[in-house]
Amino acid sequence: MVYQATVSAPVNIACIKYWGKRDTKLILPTNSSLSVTLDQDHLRSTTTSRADPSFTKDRLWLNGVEEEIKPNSRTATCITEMKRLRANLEAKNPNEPKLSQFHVHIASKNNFPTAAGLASSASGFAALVKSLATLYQLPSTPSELSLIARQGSGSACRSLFGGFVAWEMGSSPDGSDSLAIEVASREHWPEMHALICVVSDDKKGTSSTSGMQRTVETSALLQYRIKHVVPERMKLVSEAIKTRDFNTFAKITMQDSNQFHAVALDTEPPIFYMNDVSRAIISLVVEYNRVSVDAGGPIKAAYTYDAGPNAVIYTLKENAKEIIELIVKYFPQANQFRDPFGLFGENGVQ
Ligand code: 2P0
Repeated sequence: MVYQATVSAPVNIACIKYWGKRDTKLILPTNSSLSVTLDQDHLRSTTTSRADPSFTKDRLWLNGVEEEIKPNSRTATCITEMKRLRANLEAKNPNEPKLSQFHVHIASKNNFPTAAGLASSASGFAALVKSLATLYQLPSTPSELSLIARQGSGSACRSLFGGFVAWEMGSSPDGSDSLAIEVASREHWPEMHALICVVSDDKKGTSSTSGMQRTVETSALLQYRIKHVVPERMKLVSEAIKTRDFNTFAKITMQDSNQFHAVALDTEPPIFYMNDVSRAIISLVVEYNRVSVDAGGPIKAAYTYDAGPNAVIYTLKENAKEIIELIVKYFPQANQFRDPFGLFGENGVQ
């Protein structure tokens, strides 16, 4: 009998940013966050888990290279937690094979270059937890699994759902209410698109984990943000998603990206994630929106930046082609872009 499962999980991009932990072991955040999960066809991690009585230890391969699973590491915690859920199921159903007592081999790969500077920990830990849940045939909901994926990497908890997802910070010291919930499904707002502009594929200078901890320890602005800014933004952006109000969604998304980078700058020593090209893309989006609004039209695009220089531009499908043409015009190296929706036909950019 072969006990094996393969699943995929997509990348998510936050419009209300997670930045700061109140508990570094359980990965409990200092504020709630909200993201859009990208379509699984484009950027995803695919993970196979296998349990076998002949295995002598748990082992992990990332993109074909074996990684050591250190005791008490985030990966070890996720595997232990998943085995605990399986053991509970076996206790209730004595006929079930005792998979919780076997070691596992886990192999994960991304369908995007890790060097593209796109966060792979979110899709990676979400896929790891989902593959073990499938292998163990657990009846757990995505929100229940998000409690475990969160302990792999905070943002991973949001990749358990497609569409629009909130990570509620919760208040319990044991983390039992710090989980992901669906705000709206992908089908609710299918016109929403995310354009990913790879500005640099260098490895980032300051990791999110250490950067956000330094921010918690040194930034006064972060304290203001978590108390007085994020709670209201969470409500407004959830409402904007539910009513498909792109104007409000875009305004808050850009404000929150700006504030996240302001908080990084307010850290000691300061952290700079954006570079000159990132800032030039912001100017382009601001100008593009200004021309539309001055003519009585809507806001058409929203930029957002994570812990690196790459831009993500949210837009509605009707404007995607126009924005790509603009980016390619001002940043000619952007000629090599992927066009998964066939907006430009077979010949690429005209
Ligand atoms: C986010 N980021 O909400 C924010 C915006 C980066 C900027 O979540 O320490 O890799 O593993 O919990 O999840 C990056 O943080 O950090 C992140 P850990 P994670 O998407």
